Amino acid sequence: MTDTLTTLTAKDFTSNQEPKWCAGCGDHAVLQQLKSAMADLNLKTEEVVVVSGIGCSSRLPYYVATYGVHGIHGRALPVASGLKAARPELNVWVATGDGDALSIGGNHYIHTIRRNPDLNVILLNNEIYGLTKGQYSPTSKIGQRTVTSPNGLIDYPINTIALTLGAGGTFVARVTDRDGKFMREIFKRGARHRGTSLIEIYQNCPIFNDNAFSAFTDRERKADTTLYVEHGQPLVFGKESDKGIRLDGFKPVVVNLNDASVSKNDLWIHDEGDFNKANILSRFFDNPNASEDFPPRPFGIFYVEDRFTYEDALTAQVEKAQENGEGTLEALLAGNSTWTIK
Ligand SMILES: Cc1ncc(C[n+]2csc(CCOP(=O)(O)OP(=O)(O)O)c2C)c(N)n1
Ligand code: SF4
Repeated sequence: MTDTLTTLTAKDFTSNQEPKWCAGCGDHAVLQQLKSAMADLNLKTEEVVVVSGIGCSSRLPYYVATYGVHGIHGRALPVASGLKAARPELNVWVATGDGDALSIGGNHYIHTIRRNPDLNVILLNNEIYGLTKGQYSPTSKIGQRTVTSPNGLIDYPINTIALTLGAGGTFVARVTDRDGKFMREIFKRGARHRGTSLIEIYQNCPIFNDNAFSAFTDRERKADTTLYVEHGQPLVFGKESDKGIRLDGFKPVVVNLNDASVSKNDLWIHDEGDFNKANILSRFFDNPNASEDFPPRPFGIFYVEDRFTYEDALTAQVEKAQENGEGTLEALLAGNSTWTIK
């Protein structure tokens, strides 16, 4: 995988299948940026596999001119992990939804994250089940009325970033479907990371959950409700870039940079390698519909850690075992503690 000058474009990664997503669905933008990122990375189509589960978002592999697996609901990650273990040289991506990854696939999710296979996971979170027509998902908001929560949802939502950090994630990022170029850059960073890259994408489903993320995407509000984090840079936000975040011990405090007593030097500097601070950032998660006054929602790369991958450890174990020579399946199954009763 190189990132030298390339003549590839998104077109080289466009399959002959017409996307079946609704007009205005955020999935279209994600697909476009994914193909562009793959072109920028100069990937070879024959070395890339996109694995998915079931859902609208999980239709993505059809539309990329690489190998693909449209899997079983909730099982995209085990399929991708198996593939990576057997063929570590392949470049494996996973497209999954909030239902697919965090509901039926929730158990697989935490165990994949802690094992850290080198997968690039794109989690398209639209806070709803799209394909099955609008049931609530594990990321839906408290109070949300859906066909399965007619009186308003009472399940507390999963905070994907906090869950992923808690499960031992080694690359944890969030973007929205509206931030095309930004998304493309994060895809590339994720692809270069050795280990599981989790990129949560806030994806609008205009049919069953329109405007779920409008608090963070509306042109009028965005500057005050979002915080774009960049390694080595102070946490600044607001229309005039006049608000910042300072740490008072472990407590984040929003400060006004126009205030004479506040200096930019006092602000929290983002450090992608700081696990504790990433956890604090992940908790900037207040429901924007519950009050006007909430901390800005962070976007960008929360945390990166260099840790051994599952397939590297597995390959090393297999090679070590092979030093003792070839065995047979019968001998393996019999082991040292089998006997014959006469
Ligand atoms: C074992 C199994 N259970 C349930 C379903 C029905 N089903 C298909 S997709 C889906 C949820 C899709 O939601 P999500 O993963 O968020 O994807 P989206 O359609 O919103 O992109 C469900 C419940 C199924 N296909 N298989
Ligand atoms: S139902 Fe929603 S998520 Fe599914 S294709 Fe249509 S807009 Fe996209």
